[in-house]
Amino acid sequence: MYTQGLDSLGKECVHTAASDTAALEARFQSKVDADEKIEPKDWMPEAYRHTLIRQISQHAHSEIVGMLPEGNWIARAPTLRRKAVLIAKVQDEGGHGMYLYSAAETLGIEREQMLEQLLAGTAKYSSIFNYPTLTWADIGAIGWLVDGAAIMNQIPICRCSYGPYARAMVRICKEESFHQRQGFEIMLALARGTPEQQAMAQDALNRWWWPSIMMFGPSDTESKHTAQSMRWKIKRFTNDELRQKFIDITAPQAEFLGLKIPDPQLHRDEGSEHYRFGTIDWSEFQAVLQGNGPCNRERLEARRHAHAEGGWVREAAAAHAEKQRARAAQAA
Ligand code: FAQ
Repeated sequence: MYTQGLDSLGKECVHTAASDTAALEARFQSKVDADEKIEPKDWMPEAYRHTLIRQISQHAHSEIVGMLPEGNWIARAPTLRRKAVLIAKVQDEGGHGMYLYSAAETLGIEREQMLEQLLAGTAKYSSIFNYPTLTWADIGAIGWLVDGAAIMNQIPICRCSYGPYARAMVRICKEESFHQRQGFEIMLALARGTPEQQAMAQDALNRWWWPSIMMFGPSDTESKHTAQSMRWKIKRFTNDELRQKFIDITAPQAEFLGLKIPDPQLHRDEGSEHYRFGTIDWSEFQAVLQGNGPCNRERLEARRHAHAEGGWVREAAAAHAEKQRARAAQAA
């Protein structure tokens, strides 16, 4: 499946005059319109390549930085079973980052370059991971809300126009859906627990609700990339459409848990079947994007420290690869 369509435009492109970019673009767009996948060796507009590198690398960084808030609770999970599940989940997120860095590499960027951008603080990652995990209920809220929002955003990416990204998302979404359920199950246990546990669950919902709905990005009127990304079928729905779908699904779940979403204006609009919600504080979102969220500095510091500590592993892996290469050359 991976090689389907490889070179289908690439070879042709070699013989096509550079001045004929418009024809190549038209051919590229008709392929996208026909829901055919674009593969790494196919001709693609530079802006398409650039948009994908931007989005996939930001997505990969989000998975890697996203390990930190939950990692904070591995040593403090309340039971052995909860600890084992949390370790597995955090490890899954690391794996998602690796698939995504690999998908981005097919576009001609090196993994080291992407990591440098993250560590230098010049690359974005999801705003949500700049909030602290203060209690065990936060681990439930992250699974339920953050993974829930991630799935809502990522299921459509399984159908995105770029083959390697679309295929990477299939497995990621299966794992995210399991993560969402484990988070909801933590919330359910707390919501059915003692008054103190119920209060802890409500407090976590109070703190994670608004940042979770900000994960979908700026409103459509402010989103600079959505229109073009929809034409290229990198995005299949707009930020506001996905946010609305998430709220429509999540509000009844909160009711089931007996928890109150911290939005006095939230109500079901009987006419449209959608939940209407209050105004999002976009100044908070912008502050987090500019590096001034509650944990931005802490998160980058943790990644820089981990990268420095892992230096010997990278050196050992490179030395091993070199040894293997030398042995193979000798045997040939
Ligand atoms: N945080 O024009 P748009 C997860 C930036 S993975 C930070 O709307 P676009 C798994 C945006 O990059 C979560 N920055 O942009 C997990 C752009 O900046 P630029 C990550 C944001 O790309 C769970 C600017 O604002 N998921 O949770 C955010 O069309 C639990 C203008 O915005 C993905 O990355 C934000 N929330 O739409 C892990 C999914 N929103 O580059 C651990 C793939 C927007 O111009 C534990 N990405 N920005 O400087 C996407 O679907 C899209 O990139 C959007 C943004 C929807 C995030």
